[in-house]
Amino acid sequence: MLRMIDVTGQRLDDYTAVLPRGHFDVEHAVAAVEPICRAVAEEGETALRRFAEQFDHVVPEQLRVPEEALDRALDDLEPGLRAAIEESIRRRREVARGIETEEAFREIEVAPGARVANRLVPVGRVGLYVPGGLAPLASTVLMNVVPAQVAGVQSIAVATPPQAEFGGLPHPTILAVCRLLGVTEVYAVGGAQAVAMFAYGVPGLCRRADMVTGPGNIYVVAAKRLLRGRIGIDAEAGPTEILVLADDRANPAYVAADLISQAEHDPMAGAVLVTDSSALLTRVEEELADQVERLATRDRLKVSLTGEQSGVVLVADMDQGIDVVNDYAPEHLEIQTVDAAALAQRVRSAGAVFVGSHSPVPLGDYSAGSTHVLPTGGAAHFSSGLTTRSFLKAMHIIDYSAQALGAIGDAVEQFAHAEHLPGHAEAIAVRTGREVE
Ligand code: HSO
Ligand code: ZN
Repeated sequence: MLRMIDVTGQRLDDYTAVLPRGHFDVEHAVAAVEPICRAVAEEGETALRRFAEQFDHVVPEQLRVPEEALDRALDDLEPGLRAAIEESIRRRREVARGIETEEAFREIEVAPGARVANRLVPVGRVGLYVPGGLAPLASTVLMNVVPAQVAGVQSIAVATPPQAEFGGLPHPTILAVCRLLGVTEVYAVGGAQAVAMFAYGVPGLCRRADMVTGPGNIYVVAAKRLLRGRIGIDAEAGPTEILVLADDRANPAYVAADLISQAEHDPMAGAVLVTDSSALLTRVEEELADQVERLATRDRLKVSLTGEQSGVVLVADMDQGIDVVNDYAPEHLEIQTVDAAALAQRVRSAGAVFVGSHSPVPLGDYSAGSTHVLPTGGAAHFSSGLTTRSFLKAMHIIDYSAQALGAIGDAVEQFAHAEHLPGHAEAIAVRTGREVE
C-alpha cells in the first residue's frame, strides 16, 4: 500500500528531495481567499452570512452562539465523555503550568547601573479557530484554550463552522468543551472568513483580535498568510502527518495502527515509516491491509496511504534513520526501537516526539498533556507547537543610570557615526555633555 523509497545505498547530505511529502499549495489558495477577506472587512456580518450559506450550507440564526446553547451542550454531554475531556484539560493544564513558561520577569545588570529586564506579557485578545470539517475536533478547543488561559490572555474568542446538522450551531461537543473551559464568546463562523473576522473585527458582532491561532484547512491557512501582520498568527498548519521510526523489534500491529491514526484525518494526510528492517515493513504492509478494511474511514485511508505524501523509507541503520527524520522534520514522530529514548535525544526537528511502544500519537491528540497543535510540512525545522509560550510576548525593559550611560556613551556615539546617523550620537551627547563632531 505504501510506496517504497530505498536509501540504503545512498548517504545524502539532505534527504528532503527523496522523501514523501504532499504538495500544499497555499499561494494558490491565497488568491481564492483574498476576495472573501476583503468582503468581511467591507461588509461585515452580511458577508459572513453569505459565506456561511455558500460554504457551510446553513446560515446560523445568530453568528454569536447564544450562551444558552453552550449551557445546553454541556448539560447534554455524555458523562463518560465529559470525564474524559476533564481529565485531558487537567493534564494539558498541568503541563502548561509546569513547564511551558519561564519567569515572567528576569533582570540582569550588564555593567554597574546598566539594567536590562525581560518581561513576558500575554497577548491581549486571541481568536482561536477550531475546524469542523471532516471531524469535529473538540479536543482542539482545549489545545487552543488551555495554553492561552495559562498564559494569562484576558480575552479569548472561539470561531468554528456552523453545522447544518445542528441547525446552524457548531458541533455540540465543541460547544460543551468551550463551556467547560469558561469560554463564552463563541462564533458559528468557519473558514477564511473567521480569520478575517478576527483580523478586522466586525462592528456589532466581534471585536478585532491581536492574534489568531489553531489549525484549519488550506483556506484558513491561506487567510492567515494573507492577513499576518494585521493580526498575529501561530503557524501555517497543513495536513497532519506522522513519521514512525521503527526497527525489527517494533510491533507491526502497533506501527500500522499508528500510521493509520493520522492518515485517517485527511486524504492529504501523510504517513511515513522509516525502518532498517525489510521484515518489519512486510509485516506492517500486511497489518495495514487488514486494519484499514476494518475502519469506517477506509476510503479516506486508501487515498492518504497511497498518496505521494506517504511511504516507507528503507534505511541502512538508525544513524541514517535519524538523518532522514531530521531532514523530514515531521509533525509527529514516533520512535519504536530498542533504545528509543536515546534516539529521541538525537532528534533536532520534529513537532513532538513519542517515545517507545506505549506513547502512540492518539494519546497525544487527546490526553497525554502535550499539545496537539504542531508544525506540519517541515515547519518543525524552524517552529514549535502551540503552547503557553505562543501567547506570550517578551518585552525588554532598559533602565540605565546616568553613570552607566556615561560609561558606554562614547562607544554608542562611535557606532552611530559609523552608520552615518549623527542624530543618534547627539541623543547620547546631549546627556553626557560630550561634543558631537
Ligand atoms: N492529530 C491531529 C489532532 C487531532 N487528532 C484532533 C484527533 N483530534 C493533529 O495533530
Ligand atoms: Zn489525530
